[in-house]
Amino acid sequence: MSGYFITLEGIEGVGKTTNLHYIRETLERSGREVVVTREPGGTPLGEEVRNLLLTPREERIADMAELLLVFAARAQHLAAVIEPALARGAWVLCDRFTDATFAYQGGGRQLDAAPVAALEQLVQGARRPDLTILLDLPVTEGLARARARSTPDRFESEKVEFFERVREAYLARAACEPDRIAVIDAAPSLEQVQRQIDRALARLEPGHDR
Ligand code: Z5A
Repeated sequence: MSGYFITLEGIEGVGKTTNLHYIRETLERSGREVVVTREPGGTPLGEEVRNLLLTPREERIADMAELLLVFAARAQHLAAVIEPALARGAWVLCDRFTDATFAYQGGGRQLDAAPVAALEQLVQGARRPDLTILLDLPVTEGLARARARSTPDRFESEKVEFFERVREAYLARAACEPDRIAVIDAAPSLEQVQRQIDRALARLEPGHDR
């Protein structure tokens, strides 16, 4: 039986990485094989693309080039990691996936949704996450958390308005796909956030009415 594909999304600093470890432990305790991975990245080629995308540079990367780089890394990731893991019954837990492309390249960079959707179809076919956990936080709080932790990368150097558009795009997708995308209030304590995550994960239990 194929495993489940779970993705974590949100603007910077919302706690994706922190909660990814929590979800992994929760799933492993119930005896599942869990593959934890991330985008952009997850393969040697994908990690090189991640470096290209995140390292601040003098040359401006054209928005369409950025979009194609994200999907090139994703094609490799699907072929080498995600699809084989799901096929052998493992659960895949991925830090960001295509909702991030709709949010960052679509919302943030203001690219039309049509080429993003066309590439999604081309690269993924019918593959979509079974559950997406969208950690939501006001932009200023997310950026404050992220900036307290490390120096800004190429995305984190963007202005607040960029992240406002990213957040809006995420929330708009969640409103359109409430069965797949669970919006989690990431503002309270980690413990309270994780109780909400438990409820979202319960959606994947057999017999749960989505
Ligand atoms: N990108 C794109 O443009 N298009 C795409 O298609 C894809 C990606 C897939 C890299 O992502 C960049 O790639 C990303 C978009 C772009 N933009 N940026 N930047 P990334 O996921 O690797 O980078 P990130 O979003 O910057 O992740 P992050 O900074 O590591 O944030 P996080 O994982 O969400 O947060 P965290 O490290 O778990 O937590 C941040 C801090 O807050 C940390 O000190 C925690 O201890 C603290 N924290 C967490 N939860 C709480 C609570 N509840 N209370 C208090 N403090 C907390």
